[in-house]
Amino acid sequence: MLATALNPLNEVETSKQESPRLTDGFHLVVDALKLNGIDTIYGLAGIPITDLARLAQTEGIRYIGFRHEQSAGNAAAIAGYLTRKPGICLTVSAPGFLNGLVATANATTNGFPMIQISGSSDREIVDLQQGDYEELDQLNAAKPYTKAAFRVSRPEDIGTGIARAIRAAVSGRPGGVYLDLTAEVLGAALDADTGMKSLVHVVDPTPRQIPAPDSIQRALDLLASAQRPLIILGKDAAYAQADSDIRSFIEKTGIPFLPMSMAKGLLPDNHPQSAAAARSLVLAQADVVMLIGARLNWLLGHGKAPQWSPTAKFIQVDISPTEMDSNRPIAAPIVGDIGSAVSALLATLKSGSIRPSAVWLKAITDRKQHNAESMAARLARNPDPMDFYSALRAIRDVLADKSDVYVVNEGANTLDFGRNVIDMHAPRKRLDSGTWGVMGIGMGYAIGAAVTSAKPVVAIEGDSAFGFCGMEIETICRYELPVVTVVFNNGGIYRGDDVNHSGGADPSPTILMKSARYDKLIEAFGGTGHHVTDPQGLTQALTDALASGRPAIINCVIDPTAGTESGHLQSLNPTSQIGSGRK
Ligand code: ADP
Ligand code: TZD
Ligand code: MG
Repeated sequence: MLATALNPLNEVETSKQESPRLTDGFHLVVDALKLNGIDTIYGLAGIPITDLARLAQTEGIRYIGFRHEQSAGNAAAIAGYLTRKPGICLTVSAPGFLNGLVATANATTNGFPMIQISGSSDREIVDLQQGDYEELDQLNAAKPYTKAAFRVSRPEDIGTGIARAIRAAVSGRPGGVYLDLTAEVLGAALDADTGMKSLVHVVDPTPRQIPAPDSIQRALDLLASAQRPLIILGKDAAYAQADSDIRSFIEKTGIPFLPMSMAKGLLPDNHPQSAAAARSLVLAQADVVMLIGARLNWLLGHGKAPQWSPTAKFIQVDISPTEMDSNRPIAAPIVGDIGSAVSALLATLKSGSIRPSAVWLKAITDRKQHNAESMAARLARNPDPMDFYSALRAIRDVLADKSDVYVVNEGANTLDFGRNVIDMHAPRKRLDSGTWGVMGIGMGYAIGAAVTSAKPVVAIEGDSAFGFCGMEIETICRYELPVVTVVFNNGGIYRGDDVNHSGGADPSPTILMKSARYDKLIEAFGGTGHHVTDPQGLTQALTDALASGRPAIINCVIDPTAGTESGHLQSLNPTSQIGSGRK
């Protein structure tokens, strides 16, 4: 039931207003969110949004309160990705707003639909820079980092503001949207009928965008001409929730596919057509490449040599027309939503018209087998202390028959090895640092996944990565979420053995405390801590933690010398040519 506008006589209203025929900004925001099916807010309370959070909860919206706005924003963003509804992050003015804005910017970069709603201070004082409490020109600060930014300055515009924010977040390429609500608007009273009439129910917020039939035919013709075709599935192939059509197109054409990290599991990683274990071979040798919901950004070497063949031709399925030709010319653009595009491809496909060459398929199979053998050998070792492989092997084996478990993953080596070792068997279950390679998403994503699904989450975190968001374990315990956090404790950023070349007593810039007992942290909040030093211990701890369905942290001791600087991104890490003291 809507808070007041549709029920002006409700209890909250009558106790606070002199006239039962009045509503106010707080109520209208809650009414507008509920009218549009928003059922959860991730936030951090304070002036001027405390009463908004409280009222939302009173009115049946689930409110999840965080310890830092960045994690609230990350939770909202991933909730948006998982549900295709905008995730809502609620922040206070100025510093709280800025803390949350990093997550909103990350959502924009990754294409996750979210709305950061922030209270803001008095316009008159902010604009004259007269020094208000938490003074900041938030609307203009948000603009460069968001897909869209709006401010509501009159209570009767709240409905429109929320409608525009919802449309901006989920239509086309999704993204982070900012909605500024001044303290004045929140507190302003309005006639309840006028308020009710001002609300907007957003009809068809994510309209299908059906691609032109000739673009479908052009792409199929190009695929038919290919000897060595390849399909790359990006995270938005998973977001589109067109799982069975995508699978059917891949299986009917027999084209090998490569999942980007968050698309892992859209088709199971052990699918015979997966070329993941032959990645460098297929990138270098494919002659026609079809991108579905993936960008040719740094994660794909911009589509250029030496990773790619200079003569390869590209097909790109993307909702954003301006993505085409961004890094390499796109011979066959398909502009539309993935669901509509793949169903049109299937409907137009003539049986037997696309045939990857037998030589190509054999080359991939051979390379996969060769790489799988060397991976198996690396995974079989049992060094003491554990390295990334032996620890991840234990996690992989525990998760092998648990396809409902979400895997959150961040760090450098912890991320890069984790992506390669942990197979995914179901779509949208792997959530990681994404397009920005950002640290600190772990606990927010874990909370967002657990809240939206009520399913277990295993967060595999570098010890540095965990530090960015670690206080949210209190949030996890407070809401009793089934999140198990495994901290890969190698005593540092990348490695735990770097030295201070000045000879001084301070640790090197990349060093963290090797003896840290991250497991003890969660005990302060009633969760369960495990300290493990070998794969058997890790297997047991993870099995027990998942069986309990309760919050846990596993402090997983990893050899400080096992990682490499920058993980797999060494080529992006500039180093001093004349010596910086690095080994
Ligand atoms: P990855 O990091 O997995 O490679 P990216 O985030 O780089 O994925 O790319 C995802 C692409 O998918 C973006 O270019 C975005 O415009 C596009 N996209 C988002 N939603 C849809 C959709 N529903 N249909 C088609 N394309 C989409
Ligand atoms: N700050 C933010 C917000 N994002 C970043 N990516 C970084 C800093 C730089 N950075 C990386 O790119 S990875 C990383 C940092 C600090 C942490 C790596 O250490 P880790 O993982 O302990 O998390 P490994 O397993 O030790 O490599
Ligand atoms: Mg580390």
